[in-house]
Formats: sequence, C-alpha cells, structure tokens
Amino acid sequence: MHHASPSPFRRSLVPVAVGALLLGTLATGSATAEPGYGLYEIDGVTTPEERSEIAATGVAIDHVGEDSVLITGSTEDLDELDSLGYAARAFEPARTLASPDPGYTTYPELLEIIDQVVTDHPGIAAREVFGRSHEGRDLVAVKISDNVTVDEDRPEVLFVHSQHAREHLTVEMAVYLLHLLTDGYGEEPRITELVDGREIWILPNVNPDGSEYDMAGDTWRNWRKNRQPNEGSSAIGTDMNRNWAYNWGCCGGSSGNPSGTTYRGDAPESATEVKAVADFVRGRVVDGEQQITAAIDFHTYSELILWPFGHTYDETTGAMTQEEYDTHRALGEYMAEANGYTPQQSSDLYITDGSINDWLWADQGIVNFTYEMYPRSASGGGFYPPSSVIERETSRNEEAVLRLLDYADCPYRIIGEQDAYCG
Ligand code: 0X9
Ligand code: CA
Ligand code: ZN
Repeated sequence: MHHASPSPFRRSLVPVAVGALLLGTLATGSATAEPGYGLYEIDGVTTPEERSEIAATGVAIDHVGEDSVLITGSTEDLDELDSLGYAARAFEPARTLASPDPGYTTYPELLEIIDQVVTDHPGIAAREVFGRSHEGRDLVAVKISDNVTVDEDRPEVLFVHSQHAREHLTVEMAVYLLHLLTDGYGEEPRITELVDGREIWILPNVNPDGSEYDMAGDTWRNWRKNRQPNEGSSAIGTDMNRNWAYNWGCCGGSSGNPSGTTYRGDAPESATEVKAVADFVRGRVVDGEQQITAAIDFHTYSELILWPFGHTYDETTGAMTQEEYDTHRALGEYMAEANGYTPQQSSDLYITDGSINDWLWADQGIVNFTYEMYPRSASGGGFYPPSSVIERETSRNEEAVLRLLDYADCPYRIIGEQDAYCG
C-alpha cells in the first residue's frame, strides 16, 4: 500500500510577493488553482428547473442565491451554458486563493485524533478500517456505544463526512462529534443515555485522497471529486455524490464526462471509496434487517438541511410514501429549528442523481439528511471559511445531531406513527 506523503512544504507560507502575483494573475480569469476550472456566477436564475438545466451540463452548483447561482466549471462548460442562454461571469471568491489554513485537520492529523479518542475511551470508542481509498489511505469508521466491542441490538446511526474534498469543515464536524460523544459520556446525562442506547458510526473522512490533494498546494485547489484516474481521459476523479447505485445517472443530475465537476463515474460504485462505504452500510444488515435507522451526510456550504429525493421534484414516488416523506420533512424541520439552517427537499435546489441520500433511503430504508454547513453564502468564505469559525460552526450542530440520535429509535415517532412502523 502506498501513502501519498504530504509535502513537507505544504504548511509553509507563500511568500508575500508570490501570493500577490498569484492573486493578480488568477483572480481575474479562472479563480481556482485547478487548471481549466473556475468559479462563475450566473444571474437571473430563480427556479429549480433552471438550476437543474445548469447542473445537467456537469458543472457543480456551489451555491443557490435568490436570483443567481455560483458554479464550479470549465471553459467548455461555459460554452455549453452560453448556448443554453446562460451567461456566466468570473466570480472572485473571498478565500479560494488563500494558502491552506493550518487550523484545518489534515488526514494524518485526523488519524492521530481518532487514535487518541479510542485510547482515551476504550470502553465506548472503537476504530475500524473498512477499506482503502484509491491512493491507498485507510478508510476509517469509529463506533461509539457502550460495550463497544459487542454488536448489541440497538438502533444504529450513521454520520458520513467529506464526500467532497474541498468541504473541510465537515471533517471538523466529525472531530467535534467524536469529542462530544466520548468526553460527554458519564458527564452529560443526555449524551450518556444516547451512547448507551444507540450504536453510532462516524465515518470522519470518506474521501481522504481528495482532501489531501485540496490541501497540498500553495493555495486551496477547489477540488471536489476523488482522485481516481479515468480510463481514456486525462481528467481525474469521480464526484462521489453522483456515484451511488440508485437511479444512477437517471435524470440529468450528473455529468457523463470525466472532466465534468459532477462526473458520475463509469458505473455505479465505480469510485473505490463509494464502493467501500456502500459495502460498509450493507454490512450493517443483520438477519435481513438494516440496523442503521438514521443518517446524516455532511457537506458545505449554504446552511441547509436536505432530505431525499434529489432525482425528482416529486415528494412521493414508488420508493417514498407520503408518511415516509412527512417523517423526513418533520425531522428535517425539527433539526433545523435547533441549528437555524433552512430545511427543504434536496431537489428544491436542483436535480441530482446517484446521491447518497437517494441510495440510503431507496436501497437501504435509512431516514437520512444532507447537512450543508456554514457559511450561508459565498461572502462567508464559501468552501474555505477561516479556521476561526470551526468551534462555533461545529458546536452549532450539537442539539440538531442529538435530536436525530434521539429519534433514531423510531424516526416515525416524529409523526406519531411509531406503533404502525416500529411496533
Ligand atoms: O450537489 C451535491 O452533491 C450537494 N451539494 S454540494 O454543494 N455539497 O455539492 C447536495 C446534495 C443534496 N442531495 C441530493 N440532491 N440528493
Ligand atoms: Ca447493533
Ligand atoms: Zn458536497
């Protein structure tokens, strides 16, 4: 197994003159360190249908404004957008060209933190390597529960972090949860009760190759995908959140082009890391029953709580009854009340296919949400807020996460249907 060793220079500061030069040359055109890609803004975009049409070109919609969107795309994408009547202009982000902020946790640092948590709390925290990334890094799950070495008959809850490389605040969210649920045990009655009564799985970084790549340059690279090469193309990477095996590529909600920012891969679960996480989740089926009842997939940014489906605007389908939808909505709204995010169905933003949300629900029956964390808009730093916000913006989600853990015994309890579904 080979580890791409982090550059010893990665934390060195870019000399002021060079930094200024980079800003001067790049900020006007393609405002990202990844050659050929840039951040752009399109005005006059207001409806989900318009946004889906834009997303269908394969650009990533980074943020939805009231009457505009911010996207990451290539110059080719711009031509296609132009032919559809969308004029995109270069958008100058607040911090994309800043050098990686050492206040964010690198993958080697994350592994050390996990080891420390397990060492400090051996009775309630355990580490499991459930696979390897394309570049050979360990993919790690941390289980938190009393009698942690035993598979007890308790509702299980899943937290997935960092499918998208540049969304580093989600790794900090995992670090926060690791500490909250272990340090709080035996101190806070509510946390003690939840750790005793649930089996909690935290997957602190499911795309370590992407994270490390995003941090390894002189500036952030604005990278989203994993780092797996594509056959017959020089373009690297698959968008993990378009690679899941439910209605994969069904609905114009992903790109079929390897150079697309939302490239769906050449088959469902073709991304090494998606296959590993999917196998992990399928591995929680015991005696034909999925043990995980509830999940959150953490992303940034926009301060949203999203629920399935993403592949259709419809609330109900053959795979989502009205009561199932109402349960998602009620829980989403209940959590949003706690953290101040905006709750909505994910397709209210734009159509996506092959997302983890849709797969977790339709394939595994897990009530689940995407959190789009801080900031609310690009002016807060977009994907790269300063590390000074980490403590505030992770602890902000404590109450919302505890609410989900609480309802994981029977999510349908929130609509009063526990007898019908969990009797
Ligand atoms: O597009 C995505 O994958 C997520 N947004 S992000 O800016 N973090 O890339 C949103 C996914 C929401 N889930 C579904 N649409 N199913
Ligand atoms: Ca169990
Ligand atoms: Zn994301």
